[in-house]
Amino acid sequence: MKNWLDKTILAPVKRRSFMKWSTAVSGAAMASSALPLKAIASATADNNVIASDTKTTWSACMVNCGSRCALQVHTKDGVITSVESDNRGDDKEFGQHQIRACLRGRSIKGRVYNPDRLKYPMKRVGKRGEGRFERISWDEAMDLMADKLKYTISEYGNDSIFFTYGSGTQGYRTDGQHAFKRLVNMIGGYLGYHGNYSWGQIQYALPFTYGTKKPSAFGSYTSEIKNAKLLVMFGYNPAETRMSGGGEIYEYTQALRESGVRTIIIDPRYTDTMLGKEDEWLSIRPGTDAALVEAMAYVMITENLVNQEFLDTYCQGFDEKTMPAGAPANGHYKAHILGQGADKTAKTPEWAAKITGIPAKKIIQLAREIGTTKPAYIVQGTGIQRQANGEQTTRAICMLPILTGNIGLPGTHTGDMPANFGYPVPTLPSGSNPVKVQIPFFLWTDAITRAHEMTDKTDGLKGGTKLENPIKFIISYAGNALINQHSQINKTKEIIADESLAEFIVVVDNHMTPSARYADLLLPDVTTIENTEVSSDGYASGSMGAVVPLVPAIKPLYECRSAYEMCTMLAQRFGIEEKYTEGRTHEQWVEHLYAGARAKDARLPTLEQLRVQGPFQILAPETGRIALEDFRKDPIKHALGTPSGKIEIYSTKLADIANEWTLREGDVITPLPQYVTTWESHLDPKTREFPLQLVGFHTKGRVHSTYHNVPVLREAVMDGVWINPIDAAARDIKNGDAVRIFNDRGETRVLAKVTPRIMPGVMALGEGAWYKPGKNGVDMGGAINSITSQRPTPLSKGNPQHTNLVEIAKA
Ligand SMILES: Nc1nc2c(c(=O)[nH]1)N[C@H]1C(S)=C(S)[C@@H](COP(=O)(O)OP(=O)(O)OC[C@H]3O[C@@H](n4cnc5c(=O)[nH]c(N)nc54)[C@H](O)[C@@H]3O)O[C@H]1N2
Ligand SMILES: Nc1nc2c(c(=O)[nH]1)N[C@H]1C(S)=C(S)[C@@H](COP(=O)(O)OP(=O)(O)OC[C@H]3O[C@@H](n4cnc5c(=O)[nH]c(N)nc54)[C@H](O)[C@@H]3O)O[C@H]1N2
Ligand code: SF4
Ligand SMILES: [Mo]
Repeated sequence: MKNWLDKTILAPVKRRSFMKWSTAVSGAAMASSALPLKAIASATADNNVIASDTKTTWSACMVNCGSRCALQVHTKDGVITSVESDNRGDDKEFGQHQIRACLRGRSIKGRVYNPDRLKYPMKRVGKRGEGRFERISWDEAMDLMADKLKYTISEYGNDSIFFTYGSGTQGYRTDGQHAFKRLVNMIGGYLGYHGNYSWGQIQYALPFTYGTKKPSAFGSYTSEIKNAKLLVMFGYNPAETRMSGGGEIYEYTQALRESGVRTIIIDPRYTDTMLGKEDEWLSIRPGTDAALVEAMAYVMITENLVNQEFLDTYCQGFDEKTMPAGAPANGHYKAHILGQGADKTAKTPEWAAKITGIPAKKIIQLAREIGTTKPAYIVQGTGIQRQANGEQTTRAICMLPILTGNIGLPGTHTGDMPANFGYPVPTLPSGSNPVKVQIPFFLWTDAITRAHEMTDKTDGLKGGTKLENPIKFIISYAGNALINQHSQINKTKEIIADESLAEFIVVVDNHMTPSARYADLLLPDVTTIENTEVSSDGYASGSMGAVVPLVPAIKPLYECRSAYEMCTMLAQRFGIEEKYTEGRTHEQWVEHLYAGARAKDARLPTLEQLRVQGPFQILAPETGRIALEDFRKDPIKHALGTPSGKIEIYSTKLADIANEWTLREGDVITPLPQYVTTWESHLDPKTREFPLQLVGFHTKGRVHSTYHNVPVLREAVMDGVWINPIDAAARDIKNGDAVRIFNDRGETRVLAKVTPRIMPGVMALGEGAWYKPGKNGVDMGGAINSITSQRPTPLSKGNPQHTNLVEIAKA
């Protein structure tokens, strides 16, 4: 017994001795580390009673990587022995191909049996953030939470309750966020947010260009690439960010194989998506893509390569002819590009070369190629918009397909991120939120400290013009944004450590994360491997959707409970248990909702069949795969949701916003998509002190901060800051050296990865490493948010987390 326990459960622990681990997570885990063996033994002994020798169950990796890979969990006597990917069929037929998991999903056992695992409800005992907790019972925990909620509602109001962003269990349909929001809606609601850390700037900005009508993602599927003659990708990196065998990278590589399309990738980093498969890599200075686009527009206009008929018929504001009434003279795009606009600057290739770092000759060549090759599929990732001028860049990139008329036809796209088909799996109804006002997702720390100043016209509130109350009660469910994933950790820490501001913080997680340390109440959730669900395919599954079953492979470890169970216990304390549950257990909700789905779609197997067969796959309909196809065919009948019904190169709504809003000094909003020099760009005077630009990226070593604490992944993917040999030599930094990266907001320690795969003057660091406070606010964990800024972008008030000036030195 002890032998296999050692192997199966304690293996991960060996890498970090118990002693080290308990000092690392301090008193919180100390309380539990005193009895880990006993606890594990009792949890597993319990499992032994119900388990019958060996079995295999379907589950899924539910983190936020955009995919939802199927997993097969093998257990023996109620303990996971190994985890396999989807390996059904011969994997030949598209649409029935395996939804293969990446290195992370396959190592999920390391997250289930992890020494950081939260075992019992715990209550804070030391100062907030110190990480000292004591074990309490579920009854005590639920009484405490219900009392604090009641107090908050009566003292301040429901609009002072806030859920931080949390995407750790994206795939849940009947549990997780849905369970919590259903409950809080029933007791009067909470302060919501609009947008998200992923593509807040795209989502906010592109409707000004393309309108808000469906399809709301103005994209073509990547499968359309097979019909294109040219593929141009701005910071789109599916090989690292869409790694699932059932997602974008699979579809993308299939399309490349079928067409051999010429591929140009624009990114400061030489990414894994390239690795010899690209025809051309253009390394660009971060935040300057809009300047590149403008110079290409200059070449296209002066060399007659624009599609004038398309611009006249489908667009507003390319030239004088299609400008709206009341717009300023020479306010159109052509004038702006040719130097006849307000800034009197011609956007020549020489002008852009200085800004972007791409030679003028190359810009001319690229413009001619894009101007003459049809169809061209032009696409962006979301890293380009996680920049201080993100809204401008995302709209600017769309100008390339617009200028060349590469829209609405086979082999084209709109310049947005690609579209994906999602099979609509039903969700637990969460009701509607009685609190209507919403803050931008990125400004929650501001809503704690300066709520009374925030309005629709200064801070992007929606659904109301001002905030009545500051945030007083925070629920962080499956999120690490309370510390790790939000910008400027040193500032966030100071705000949330102050108990007079946010008075109560609840964290619901599987692990003792950097955010969990700031909880007043810690609630241990089951992992997805311990839970039941019928999930969907995720939001990056290409043109194939799926219905994915999760069957509990093991019984909940320790005292972990699901969010639905927690909310049922809370509902009892508000006297609304019957209303909340409608008489159903969690499993009964899964069955009930699935039965409803089957009644509507006869293709679905029975729940029993689904749970045995694994994911049920469905291809997107043949029509609707090309963005704006109907608009291209008939721009009157299928007018867009913009004020003019056309593609608005010149946006009248943005012209109004630019007039009406109060902006911070240096912020600019313009009706045309144009390059704007921002704070902490390569031209900022701050470069004298902090000369290097630092961008983050989403690393294959984890999904944000999830999976960071799985040792095998830390070995597989080195967490180093990418630095060009020229910049490294100037600082006597060698590959593998320990370095400190710093600016006026903080400092983080990490290893150096010296590589020509990053352009000179720029560094890149994978986001999501766990913040590990050392002395004087220095982070020893390589967490990029020690460096990033809370200053929001001008329009969406979103996260410019890739805009950072820094210096680096040997540690
Ligand atoms: N392995 C893994 N996959 C993930 C995630 C993860 O954490 N890990 N997270 C998932 C989530 S939630 C999201 S939102 C997506 C994010 O997916 P993306 O936003 O596409 O990912 P990023 O890595 O931030 O940025 C993509 C690329 O943009 C480049 N870039 C940065 N700034 C600029 C710029 O100014 N111009 C240009 N041209 N390129 C620039 C970066 O070098 C990077 O290679 O990934 C998803 N997939
Ligand atoms: N500097 C910088 N910061 C960034 C980004 C960047 O590019 N650069 N990217 C941003 C983006 S695009 C995103 S989407 C956000 C992501 O930010 P988050 O949504 O905070 O994502 P994670 O860091 O993965 O945190 C998920 C949490 O859920 C927990 N979890 C996992 N499974 C379960 C479960 O079953 N139950 C419960 N209760 N908890 C669970 C994990 O332990 C983890 O603590 O980060 C943003 N932050
Ligand atoms: S991290 Fe994403 S690609 Fe990897 S197994 Fe999980 S869902 Fe699949
Ligand atoms: Mo994201």
